[in-house]
Parts: sequence; structure tokens; C-alpha cells
Amino acid sequence: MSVVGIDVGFQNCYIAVARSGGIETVANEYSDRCTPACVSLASKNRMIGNAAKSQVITNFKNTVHGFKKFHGRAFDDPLVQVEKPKLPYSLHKLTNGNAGIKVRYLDEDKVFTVEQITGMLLTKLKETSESALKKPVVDCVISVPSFFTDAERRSMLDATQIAGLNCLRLINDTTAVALAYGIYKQDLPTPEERPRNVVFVDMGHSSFQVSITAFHKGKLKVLATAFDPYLGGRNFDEALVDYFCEEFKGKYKLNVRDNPRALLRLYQECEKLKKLMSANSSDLPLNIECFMNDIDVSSRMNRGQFEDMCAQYLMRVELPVKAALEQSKLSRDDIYAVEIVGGATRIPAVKERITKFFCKDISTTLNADEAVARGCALQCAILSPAFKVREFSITDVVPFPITLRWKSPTDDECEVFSKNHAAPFSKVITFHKKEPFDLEAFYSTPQDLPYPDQSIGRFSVQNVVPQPDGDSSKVKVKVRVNVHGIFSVSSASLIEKQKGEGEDMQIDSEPMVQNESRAEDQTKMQVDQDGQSQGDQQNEDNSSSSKGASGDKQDPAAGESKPKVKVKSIDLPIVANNIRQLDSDVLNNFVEYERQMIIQDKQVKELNDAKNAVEEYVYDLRDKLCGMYEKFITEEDSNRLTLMLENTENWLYEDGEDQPKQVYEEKLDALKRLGQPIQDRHREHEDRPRAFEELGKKL
Ligand code: ATP
Ligand code: K
Ligand code: MG
Repeated sequence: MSVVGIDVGFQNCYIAVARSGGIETVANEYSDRCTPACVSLASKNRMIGNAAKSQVITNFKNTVHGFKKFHGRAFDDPLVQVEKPKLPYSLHKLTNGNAGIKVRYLDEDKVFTVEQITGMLLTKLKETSESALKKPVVDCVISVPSFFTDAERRSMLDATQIAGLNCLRLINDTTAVALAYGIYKQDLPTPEERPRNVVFVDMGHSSFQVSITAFHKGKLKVLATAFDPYLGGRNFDEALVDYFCEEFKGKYKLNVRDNPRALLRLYQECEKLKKLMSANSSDLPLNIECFMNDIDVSSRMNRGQFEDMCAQYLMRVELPVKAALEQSKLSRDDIYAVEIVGGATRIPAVKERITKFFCKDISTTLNADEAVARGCALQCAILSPAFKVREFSITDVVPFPITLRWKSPTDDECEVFSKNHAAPFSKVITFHKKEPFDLEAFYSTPQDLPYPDQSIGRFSVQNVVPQPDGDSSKVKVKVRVNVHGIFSVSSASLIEKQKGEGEDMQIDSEPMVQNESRAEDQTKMQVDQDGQSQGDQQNEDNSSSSKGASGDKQDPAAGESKPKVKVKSIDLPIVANNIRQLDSDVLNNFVEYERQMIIQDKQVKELNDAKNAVEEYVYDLRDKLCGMYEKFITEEDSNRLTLMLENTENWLYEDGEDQPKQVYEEKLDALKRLGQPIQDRHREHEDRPRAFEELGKKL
């Protein structure tokens, strides 16, 4: 069982693993701990991560980045429509209405779903973790923004499945950071003491998240989350790009926006400039050679100018911070520390705004880039039975209120989870019904939702029948927000009256029911708070399946003086409709397709390795023939071999450009048959005197 945490960023991904007792972030094959969220499709294979990023300009139409926000989104989604014209690659409306990504792959036009693209990225991250841990990786914990809705979370989970990962928890970015902050702290308050309240701020490339978390020894409880899902480092890049596009239009008569390659280069250069300005307040140059139409461009910028042009973004920093504090009902004095992470919090003006709001210095005790991944790995370690880690309980929150609606003479509805309600959490709701019924779940406050569709799904409770005496049956329905932050009606059971001692008694002893002579369709609802998330998410998560339903639970309202009623609880099937998750056959196809692409990539890599081996051997042997091997071959043979090497080199660029792996292997063998004896003679010449020297020492 693997312990792996993955921070899937809009721009940058990080992996942390548990190794030799500790949590550490791992580097990929480029010795880089950051893997760019970038996938490049080509005529023979895919490149993912760093290799893909180097294709951003050369293969811009088929190099996909900035796709994280497309999870769970329809093509017609306003967000997708705003992003679309800015993307160097094409989006395509899928038959189910979702936004697909259109590229050339294997010399064919292909449309991938965003789950598939993220699946590809996760395949790469999985491979990187596997080579770090030197064993297969399946179990992991992955981070998502705290504002992700049901549809986005389900879509992300689908992506993990495509990559063959088993995601034990989708954890909110800021909650992962809170865990990384708290788990090693020795001096957290005891349960009797006042909690230590810490604000966590994460500004990444695409979004801004704030959470306020209360810590006690061994546990953390998120009090509030707030966010600006559309504020991040890329807005600052865009401001610079806009500025220079305008400047170059006047100064050089260049229409940068008409040239995707030039525009992408400008984005890269502006991002670099932005980072330089974080460390340097003086005037800085921007120079790009051969930018467009063979023209070199140059300009200058300083931090003051930059802050002026980004005033509209800087103004927005305070809003989520303020909202989080208000929701937490704490005052500034109650805040122990403000911890910031995420690349864009390195912008001095962003830091200043936060400092100013709290009237407090901000702390940067956490690694701004790696804290999310570390928190994910810690959560994975806690969930893993195979790994020993300090007990630490995490209570997160529901970011948007959730309401259930059901048919009755008057369309009834009830808010089942309020904003900032603890999560994961289960509740049991009691209905009185004579027939199957539907529960419609939706987010109740569309104005706060950074997602255009309120609906979560329709859950049909089936097989509901009246009692033998014709009365309504009591149906207990369990609703929950699980460890991933995903809502579901997880189980239902019908409570059946039993013949016997309790026969003449009212089955429902709670006053609400007794008071009613109800019409057939009338529904009474009662909410039991069933599952407190006491940090035992796995247990909580399993509870619905293991316990079946909580129909056998005594109602809290039941009078103790009343005699016991004999009841039987029957599990009812629930059919979920309109939930935003891939159908299992579609998902299985994607899983299979991903596997094929992995094999294809592996074959291409082996082929390239075989070809490169020939090329390397040619260069190496040619050098040595004029150097260390010179004395061990006749001039005539050396000339013949050199000619052969030259021919092979030419062949590699001509007929040998594109051959099966076996051809390269044979070529290499043929060369080695000639090269090896020379190498052997050389080695013998070196080794023999040395061996005798050793002998001399011993004697
Ligand atoms: P998200 O959290 O939105 O999904 P992400 O996790 O990929 O995105 P991060 O890696 O946290 O984002 O941050 C990347 C952003 O931080 C980029 O916009 C990058 O330019 C910016 N950034 C990194 N270093 C600096 C710096 N020194 N000064 C200013 N900005 C920086
Ligand atoms: K990141
Ligand atoms: Mg991030």
C-alpha cells in the first residue's frame, strides 16, 4: 500500500510520499519537484509534464495546459466560453454537452474529455511516485480547490480512475495545508483550552483560497472557507501581456494577438518578469529576440507600474479574507497566525494586502510550493492502515449550502447542509410514504456558486410500499457529504411494523407522527444528526454500506416511557440520476484507452532509446578511434570503421530515421562486433600492468 499525496495545480503539480518514516516531496526524471500540468499530443506518442511544457510553443495546437477548470463543465458554460478564445488549442462540444479538448494525436483528429487529459497527467505523476518509491502506486490523496462543486469533484475522481489510481480522499487545498501545519506542532492547545485559530491563504496560478482553522492537540476543524475562484497569478501575467501587446502595437506595429506563438512567448516572458519584480523594485528590462516578423522587441517595467496596472486584482485580495473572518465569527485578535502558500502569494503587493487586513505579520513557515502535496501525503498516511502516523482528526466544511426537494402536494424542500457545515457528515431523514419517491438535491445559493448549474442529482428511493394496514411507511433516508466533499443519498430503509407484542401500538412514537392523520402523500421530515466526523473518515465513509441504513436506530424523540416496538428494517435501492459522473462503460473505455496509450508511449520510448543508443555508440567510438583506441587498431581498419560509422550516422538521418526497434538493435550489434574487440584490447592493455603492479605490492 502506497502513501502518496498529489497536488494537482492549475499550473504546477507536486508529489509527496511517505518514505523511511517521513514525508518528503519527490523529484521527477528532470530532477524537478514541480511537474507542469501540461500534456502534449504528437504523431507517435504523448509527452506529459516537463517534456510537454517544452512543446508549448512549437506544438501549440496540441499542447494542453490550463485545463483544470474544465472539470465537470459544459461546453456552453460561461467560464469555458470566456477561456476558449484565449486557448492555443481547440475545445469541442461533446455529445453529452461537456467541453472536450480537440487535438491531433497519432496523425488523427481526436477529442479527449478533460477527465482523460487529467488522467494522462495523473499517469505521469503516478509513474514519478512509483519510481521514487520503487513499487506500484495505487492509493493516494489528491487536492482540489475548496470551492469545487459536486460535478467538479466527481469529474476529478473519474480522472483518478482513468489513471488507475485509488483516491482515498479528495482533500481541499487549504485543508491539506492546515494538516501540514498542525500535525507536527507540539504545543497545540488541549481540549479544555481555547483553540489556536490560523488563517491559511493560498494563491495559485488560477485561484485564491482562504480558510480559517481551529487547532487543538491532535485535531483541526475548519471554521470557514472563502475564495475568489478567478483570481490568481495568471491574472497578473495577463495584465502584463495586455500592456505589452498594446505597447508593441504602437511601437513596432505588431499585432501580437494574431500570432499564437508570439503570444505564448510573451506570456512566458511576462511571467518571468512578474517573478523578477517580486524580488526587485527597480526598473527591469523585457527583451524578446525575433519576436514576430523577425523583429526584436524590448521594453521596461517596474514594480510600481505593475502594481498600478494590477490594482483591480489587488483590490480583490481582501474580499475572501474578510468573508472568511466574518463567517468564522472571530475577530482579528483571535487569530494566532496567518500562513500563506501558493506561488502568487510571493507578489509583494498581495502579501501587503493580507498583512494590512489582519494588522499582523504573515508567516511563511510552510513551503509555499510543497505544503499542499505534503498535507495530501499526510492525509494518505493517516488513512493508510499500513502506515504509522500521529493521530490527527480533520473536520472540513461544506462550501455551499445543499437543499433537498421532493414531490408532495406542495413541493417540499429542506436545507440539509448549511454553509460551513462540518464534513464529512451523514444525516438521517425520516419520510412517511406509500410509494417510491424522488429526492432532488441542489446547491441552494446560486449567487454564491462559482458554477452555473445548481443541480447535484436526483435520487430515486425505490420499492417503497404502504404498510399492510394501508398506512404510510416510515422511510429513513441517509444523506451525506463524503470524504471527497461529494453529496449523495447513500442509503434508505423502510421500517416495517411487525406482528407481535407491539401490534396494537403506534409504530411511530415521535410526537410529530402521532399528531397526524395524514393524507397519503404527506411527508413529515425529521433530521437526525447521525455522523459526526471525528477524524475517522474511513469509518464514516464505510458506515453507510456496513450499517446499511440507520432505520434500526432509535429516534431521539421517542419517549423512553413508551414500550418497545418491534420493527423490521428493509433496505431500499436508490437510483441516482443526473449526477455528473461518467457512465461506467464510458469510464471503462477510457481506462482501457489510457492503458493502450501508456503501452504506446512505452514502445515509442524504447524505440527512441534504441535509436539513441546507436547514435551514441557512433559518436563515442569515433572519438575513441582518434584517441585512446588509436594504438589498438591498424590504420587501415580504423579508416574502414570510421567510414562505417559515418555511413551509420548518415543513415540515421535518412533511411534509418524511422525504423523498427529491432533494426536499431541489429545495427548496434553489428557495430559492437567491430568495436568490442578494440575495447577489449584496450582494457587488457590497461588492466594487465595494473594487475602486476598489485601483485608487486603484495610480494
Ligand atoms: P492553482 O492553485 O490555481 O490550481 P497552482 O497550484 O498551479 O494553481 P502555484 O504553483 O501555487 O499554482 O503558483 C503558480 C503561480 O505563482 C504562477 O502564476 C506563478 O507565476 C506564480 N509565482 C511563482 N513564483 C512567483 C514569484 N516569485 N513572484 C510572483 N509570482 C510567482
Ligand atoms: K501547486
Ligand atoms: Mg495550487
